[in-house]
Amino acid sequence: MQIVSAEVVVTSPGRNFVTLRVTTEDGVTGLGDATLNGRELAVRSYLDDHVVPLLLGSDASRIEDTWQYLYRGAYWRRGPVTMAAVAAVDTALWDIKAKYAGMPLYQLLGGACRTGALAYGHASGRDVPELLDSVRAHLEQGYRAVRVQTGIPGFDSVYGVAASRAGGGERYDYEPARRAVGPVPRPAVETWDTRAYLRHLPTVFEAVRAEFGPELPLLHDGHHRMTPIQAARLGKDLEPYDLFWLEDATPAEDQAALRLIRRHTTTPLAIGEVFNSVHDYTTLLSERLIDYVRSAVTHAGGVTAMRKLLDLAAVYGVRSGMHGPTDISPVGMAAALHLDLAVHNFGIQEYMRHSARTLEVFRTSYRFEDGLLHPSDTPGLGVELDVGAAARFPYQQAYLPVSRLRDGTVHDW
Ligand code: KDG
Ligand code: MG
Repeated sequence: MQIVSAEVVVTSPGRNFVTLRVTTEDGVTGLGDATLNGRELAVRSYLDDHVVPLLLGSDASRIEDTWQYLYRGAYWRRGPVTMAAVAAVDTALWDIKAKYAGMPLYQLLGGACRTGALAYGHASGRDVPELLDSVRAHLEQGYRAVRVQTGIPGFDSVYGVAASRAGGGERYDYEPARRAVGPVPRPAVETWDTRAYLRHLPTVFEAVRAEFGPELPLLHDGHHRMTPIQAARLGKDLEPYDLFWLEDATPAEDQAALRLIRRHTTTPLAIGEVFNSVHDYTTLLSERLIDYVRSAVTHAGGVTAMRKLLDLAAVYGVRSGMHGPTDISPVGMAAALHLDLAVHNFGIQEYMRHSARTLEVFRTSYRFEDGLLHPSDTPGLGVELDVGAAARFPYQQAYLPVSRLRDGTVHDW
């Protein structure tokens, strides 16, 4: 199973993606997602300049050893760029191994624990009536769980709320990265006021529960914007609406902040989409400060590392809730789905559909039926990359927005 080639494909079919394609001497190929939203080219360089030369001639079957070689061998550990690159190699090697075995990856991970993975979609609206329409549309599409985000009176744009389609009433799915334009391209700036948000949000959940009743699982993403005491208050205020989770209430790197939130509220907590290592979770798990881990295969070191993280979480009764916005490519999504099926402590899977253009480049076989996702029984991950189609969509610089308070102070995004 010698590796004879490995190339990094950067393509922008609607948004940017970084994909590693590894090929063995037998012509078997494996794919890995290394997309890091807004910093894509740093990962491309890490892979092209420092990782691909090490892969050529090595044995694709040695997945754990390759992971340790790239992680420990580099000396410089962790960090989003490094771990996205390691993730891409690891995922590609699992794809190859499963193709050699003639099995879908979830079989190599121990086989299915469930018939499908419960998915949640992103409902949003600039105001409550628009949000209610969006929740309704998600239910019509088959979702059985929805994330709820709305605009705040007095603000032009708010995290998680889809922009209008120019000239029409239809809504885009939320896509935070924006193409950089102008002579000196800069990220967009959004204005933020936590007090206005804290006042408004409980009224939004009141309206959603009044319209859709008590059963529907509802989620919300605070996007790291609160202090611990503000988050504690929000968790308490939302208790009557029985959230599935409150995500990223405070800046994620401050693990100890969750102690204070936990002392005050029984609203379940999820965190970790910006984490890239099991070491980011040790306090959170061992002190049982969270209920769901949000890491993605793409950003946390691949299938190997994600499996270990979820096994540790299981010891503390914490479940998975893997990150799945559109910046997780179809390759990263498929890898998540195989794990979702195979681990016992699955919780929920975030699922934003990719655009038709993205799916021209990435040929997927996973299915969304009746609110559940299934990775399919195609050997490997079940995703193929059309390199010719990818070449038609060259990279375009895009940034995530930056958040500032009303007085101009940079705030967490
Ligand atoms: O790249 C950043 C986005 O993926 C992130 O803002 C989306 O918070 C997010 C989520 O929960 O999907
Ligand atoms: Mg989030």
